[in-house]
Amino acid sequence: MLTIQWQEEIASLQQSLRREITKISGGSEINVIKHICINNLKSKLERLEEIDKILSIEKYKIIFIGTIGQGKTTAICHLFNLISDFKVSKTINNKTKDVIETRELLSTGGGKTTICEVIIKAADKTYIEIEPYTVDEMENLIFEFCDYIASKDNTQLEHKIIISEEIERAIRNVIELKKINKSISDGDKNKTIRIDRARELFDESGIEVLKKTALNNANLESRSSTKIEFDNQSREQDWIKNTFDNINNARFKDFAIPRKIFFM
Ligand SMILES: Nc1nc2c(ncn2[C@@H]2O[C@H](COP(=O)(O)OP(=O)(O)OP(=O)(O)O)[C@@H](O)[C@H]2O)c(=O)[nH]1
Ligand SMILES: [Mg+2]
Repeated sequence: MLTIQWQEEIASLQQSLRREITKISGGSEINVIKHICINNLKSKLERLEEIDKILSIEKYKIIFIGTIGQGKTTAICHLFNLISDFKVSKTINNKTKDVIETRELLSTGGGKTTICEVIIKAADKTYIEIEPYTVDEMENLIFEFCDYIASKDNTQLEHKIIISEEIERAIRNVIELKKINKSISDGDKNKTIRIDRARELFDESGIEVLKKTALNNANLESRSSTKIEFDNQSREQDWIKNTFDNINNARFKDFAIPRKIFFM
């Protein structure tokens, strides 16, 4: 049988341990110290057996379970070497400097970042593929979002509409009604206020116009692409990081919101 290095190493360690146990047990009477030694060596033998069993399995399914923002994506990226050095701008003491930082290729952030299940597989070519929400499902998501906007301040509602932050972010990108920062003058100074363009439209024109505009902007029929391949036009790691981020946030106009993302 063909043995590999770790099998030989384990067999050799097991042999040494058994030899030592036999040596200690074989002498005159077994005193307390000898007893402790033997037990200790036997527990090492058991651990080696466990290690042998674990290493004999060639493929593992690894599952990362954690609440939002626990670091699942970060751990997966570091485990599978999906990391690279990126030039990033940092402002320290009001001075902006370009620095090189190691970053994950898949999107990480302050929580509620990864929108759906992500399946990573090895392949000859680098590409990202999605299992999309269908046109009908997208339409439902958009209408539900509009109802959610309309019902936000209604405390009388029995069943509050709840939409996850990740899906809300994607829908807002699809329907082009994002929350934006606007600079307004406040006396001598300028101040920045946050404007919700969906809420603004609802307040101005009502739910029917909000739904019609959202659906119009979404242009669902043109969102039929499901696969995008690395084009060799930039550094591969930059392409992966940007493309994954755009897919994860539904920023591409020809892609629907992903239900699953496959990254090869
Ligand atoms: N200090 C520290 N920060 C970490 C560690 N792992 C992850 N983070 C940070 O925690 C934040 C969330 O990490 P993510 O990997 O995006 O978390 P996630 O579990 O994938 O989050 P969701 O996709 O929202 O479910 C990011 O800002 C990471 O940089 C860690 O081991 N130490
Ligand atoms: Mg994540």
